[in-house]
Amino acid sequence: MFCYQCQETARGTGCEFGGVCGKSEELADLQDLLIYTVKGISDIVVKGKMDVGLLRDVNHEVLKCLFMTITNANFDDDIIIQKIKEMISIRDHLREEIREKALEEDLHDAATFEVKSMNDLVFKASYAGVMAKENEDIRSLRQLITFGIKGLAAYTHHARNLGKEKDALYAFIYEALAGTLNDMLSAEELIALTMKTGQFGVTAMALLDEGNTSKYGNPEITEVSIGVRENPGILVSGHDLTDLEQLLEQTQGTGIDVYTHSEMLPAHYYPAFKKYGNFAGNYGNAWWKQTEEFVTFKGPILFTTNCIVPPDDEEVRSRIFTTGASGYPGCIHIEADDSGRKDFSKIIEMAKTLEAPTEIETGKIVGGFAHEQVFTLADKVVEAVKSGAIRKFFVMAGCDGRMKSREYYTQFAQRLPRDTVILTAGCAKFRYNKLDLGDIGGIPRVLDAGQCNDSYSLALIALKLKEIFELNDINDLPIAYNIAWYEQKAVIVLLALLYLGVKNIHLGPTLPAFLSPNVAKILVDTFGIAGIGTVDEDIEMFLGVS
Ligand code: SF4
Ligand code: SF3
Repeated sequence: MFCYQCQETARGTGCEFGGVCGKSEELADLQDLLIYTVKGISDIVVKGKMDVGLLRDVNHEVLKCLFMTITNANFDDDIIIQKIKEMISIRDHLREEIREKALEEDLHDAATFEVKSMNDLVFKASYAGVMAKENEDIRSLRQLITFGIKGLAAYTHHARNLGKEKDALYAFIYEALAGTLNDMLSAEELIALTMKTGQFGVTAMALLDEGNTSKYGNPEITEVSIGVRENPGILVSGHDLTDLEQLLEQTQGTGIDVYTHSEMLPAHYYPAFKKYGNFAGNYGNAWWKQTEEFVTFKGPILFTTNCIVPPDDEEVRSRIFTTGASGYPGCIHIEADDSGRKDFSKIIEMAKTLEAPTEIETGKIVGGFAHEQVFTLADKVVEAVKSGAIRKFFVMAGCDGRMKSREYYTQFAQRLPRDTVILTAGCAKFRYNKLDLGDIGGIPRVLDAGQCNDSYSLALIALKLKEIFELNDINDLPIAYNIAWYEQKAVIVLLALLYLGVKNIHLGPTLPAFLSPNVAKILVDTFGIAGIGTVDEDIEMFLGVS
């Protein structure tokens, strides 16, 4: 195995003997083979000039496979093996369909390799990985695109669950993945493909935003309880709001409360979920705290997406359920029926037999500052900027993680001067959303737009301010970007921001290991990307500029 797709990769260079995340060598190889097969399908679709509008089921499977390989999404070898077999079968059917248009020898090995036995599969898996390409810059760009596409696929998958799809997104996923197999593409062409990935990242986030807001309303300022009630509860984690909606529907009248964990917190901001009296609040913090927080929660836990921390504790494991792209061996996985309905009765029945959660915190957090809500406050915000009451905004979106170095973000938030406002999205917020940072003339100093995909909202807010202040360049706004990343959704968010023209983004706590020195240099020279330093130096630097 060799995996360096996330920020916590071993020694900051790559996991080779099992992942820091808990991924085994076998699972890493299998996930690589799954991606390789999906790339083979992409090669066929592109070379066969297939109409993606006619590939509905294939498109959906491709999204799911990409999503399954995101960090901490799926740890189940059996599910991945099953998916590889399904995708090879799909691939071979597609190859038959295009026989007239592309010769077998024009296709890449990924589109044609055969596995006749389990041994073949395992052997092939060990050679399908990242290091297959020798030139480190080409490898770096190919991986940057692949990881961006994984994040893009995750958002597209959520949008699709909400009934929103765009053929152009599928067509681009195939184009990009096929591009990562193409030895004829130069570094310059791969850089152009990387930027195009960012462009489609914006499309995917916009589509998901449209899906979420058209179905559940526009997020609004909301106080979310972080304490507990007396009923037994179910904890929902991940990003998929359609799963949450179904669970809320099915728990009505059962005496079971529903709590959010980590990236599900922003669900509370949507008007549609406020009608459920048993939607009790948020329990705990960012994903990596689950090891301790699931113990005290006492009830069943539903993962709708990443981020799963392998549960060592057998008792906790027995309470974990997965759905969608997530999976963990030994945990019950709930599939949707053909109409998309999921039967959560097993979780509800289990909850009835268990104790109510133990309180670990009390009080409230405030969020719901997505684009429409902030636009209604625009006059107030603009006035505060003009009067100097707000000196600068800090976009601190992204992910949280276990590394001690992430304490930087708490300290950064604490030490920012009181005339600054933090714009956040993603689970990075848990580093500072419970601090009492006060407000500026009624505007809270931490404005939470929502999940990591709601970074799109932050971009819309920036574009709106640019329009109001009649500026030509988004970089002339008093906004600094100090973003924390962990997994591949953050990669697509970053590429989307670069596509939108945002410069001088600081990325931490470390720069991605998959950026070769030359590729990192391009990002530095072209976009002013930088890492982080010490809290005090960085605050001084950010406030000194613009
Ligand atoms: Fe290592 Fe991250 Fe890959 Fe897991 S996802 S194996 S921690 S680089
Ligand atoms: Fe967090 Fe996994 Fe990335 Fe969606 S839940 S931001 S890390």
